Amino acid sequence: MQAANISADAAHDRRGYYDRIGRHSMTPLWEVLGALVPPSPRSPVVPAIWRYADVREQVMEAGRLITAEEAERRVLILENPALRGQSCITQSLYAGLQLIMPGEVAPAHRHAQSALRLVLDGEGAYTAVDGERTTMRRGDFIITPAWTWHDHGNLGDQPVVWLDGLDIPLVRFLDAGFAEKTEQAVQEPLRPEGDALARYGANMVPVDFKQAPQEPTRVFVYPYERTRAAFATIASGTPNPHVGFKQRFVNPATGASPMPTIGAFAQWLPAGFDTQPLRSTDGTVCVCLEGEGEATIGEQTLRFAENDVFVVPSWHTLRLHAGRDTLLFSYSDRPVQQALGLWREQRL
Ligand code: GTQ
Repeated sequence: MQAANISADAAHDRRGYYDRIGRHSMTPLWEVLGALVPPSPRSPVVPAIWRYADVREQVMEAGRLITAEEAERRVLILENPALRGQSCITQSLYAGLQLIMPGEVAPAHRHAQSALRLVLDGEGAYTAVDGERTTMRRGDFIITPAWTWHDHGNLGDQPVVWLDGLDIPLVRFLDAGFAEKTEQAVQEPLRPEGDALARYGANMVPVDFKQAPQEPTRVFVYPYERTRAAFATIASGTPNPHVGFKQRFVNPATGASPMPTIGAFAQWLPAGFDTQPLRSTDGTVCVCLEGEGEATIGEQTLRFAENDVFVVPSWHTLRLHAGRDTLLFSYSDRPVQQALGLWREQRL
């Protein structure tokens, strides 16, 4: 931010000075202060949409080019158009479309990064988390918390596609990433399917169970069936003007976010509903699970339909219009911002 009216001599002196201090890896704050400490967030992230109808064929094509085994994870990364090459959809979050073909296995591994899956297309796949499998059904929200072993397999006869959401950019930023693999590609089931949900997700926990607030939930699947059923009842009430009917997924034992770094939400908008403008500091990835509509993000309007993924950058005003009864899933880094006292929201 060069002062507008300094003399040519003064400007010359300053440039020489900047060169000299530059040799000691120093630079003047006053040239960059406005950008470093902006009056409000100026995200480099841009609004964007991936329409499933447009990209499905290309996802399927990956199934003919590489096996899940060779790829380890056969995923097309959804890169924010303003951040190409950085493997991120917002500054802190990653998104990708993962494909698993009939009979394939994505071998077990674990890592410091937390992951969520949102099942979009096809039937017959499972994800195993620390020795328990869950059958992936469309709309199911499944988590693999940091450092849990996870593998995916497809026992059915259809290709299965889901959205992966991870905190990869956040962990990269913190230089805190670890990962490991095992000899054993497929985890031996240690407990029957549904065990964690029955023990921890049926309004009860084991009598001696205690959990530190920041630990991830033991419930690792939030079945779509239950989410749908909840909205079938909730939606008979009065919608909130800014969000319609919006629920936050929780660790049922603590009320905290299912995982410490990624918050997840489900939102029901009745046909014809228009939300009032809202903005928040958590850049958000949204997925349309049912219905269709329009998202106006700042000045830009994006039409969305089932299985489309769109991104709302930090502090961009969002208005939603539902063309039909619409269910949106979304995820963001809100729990991180809240833990650090940074999160802000404005309902306009
Ligand atoms: O399924 O474990 O999209 O480790 C990126 C990294 C998926 C996974 C991704 C991963 C995974």
